[in-house]
Amino acid sequence: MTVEVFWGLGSPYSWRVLLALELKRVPYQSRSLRFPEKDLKSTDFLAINPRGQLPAIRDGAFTLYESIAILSYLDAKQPERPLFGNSSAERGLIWRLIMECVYYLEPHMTSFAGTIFSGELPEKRQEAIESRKKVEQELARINEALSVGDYLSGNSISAADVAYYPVIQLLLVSARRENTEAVSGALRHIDVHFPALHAWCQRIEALPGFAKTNPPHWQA
Ligand SMILES: N[C@@H](CCC(=O)N[C@@H](CS)C(=O)NCC(=O)O)C(=O)O
Repeated sequence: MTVEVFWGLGSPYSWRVLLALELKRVPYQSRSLRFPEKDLKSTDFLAINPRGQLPAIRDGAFTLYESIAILSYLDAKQPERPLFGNSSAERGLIWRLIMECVYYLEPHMTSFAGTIFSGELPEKRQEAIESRKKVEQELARINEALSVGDYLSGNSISAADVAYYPVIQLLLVSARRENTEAVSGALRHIDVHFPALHAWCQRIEALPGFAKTNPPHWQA
């Protein structure tokens, strides 16, 4: 199978799909869309995703959007190197972790990083600090899970890691921006505050295929 992948620079949800494709070694054709040029709102792309959001895939006549749904599709289509576990217990755990990422981390990531990238930090300083505190609570949980295994659901990489990693990277990139010291807290020093999480990031970054997915402008 060769899928077409519609993705955009800086999009953590797109990064999930690129990571999954590399980890599963599924061949793909890259279709990079540009946010400022409004490529996502073109008639052609809206036919693929009426929400006008990235990522999306096209596999023959079939199209799909929503990053986690795409991971699930790819895993079912090519079962080798599974990302959703090998047993019902593993599958349940992986889905629980994904839902925790979506419900308890993503909204605070969006709020924290959104405030920084939009330049609204001076007015929304207190909101950014509140979001960061919620983020830190979630990172503490992940750090604990990673203290007992190499990856979130055990000793092999899964869709849970693929779901969390880009979201965490966007947080770290935003926390490293100039003039964010006052709101970034532990996010500037995850090696000190969340050492197992830091080691997990390095583990993922050393995987074959990872470098192909790493957005160049995020490489610090
Ligand atoms: N829940 C969706 C989120 C997709 C999403 O928010 N994509 C952003 C880029 S990271 C986007 O396309 N934003 C442009 C827009 O909403 O107009 C997923 O996981 O795929």
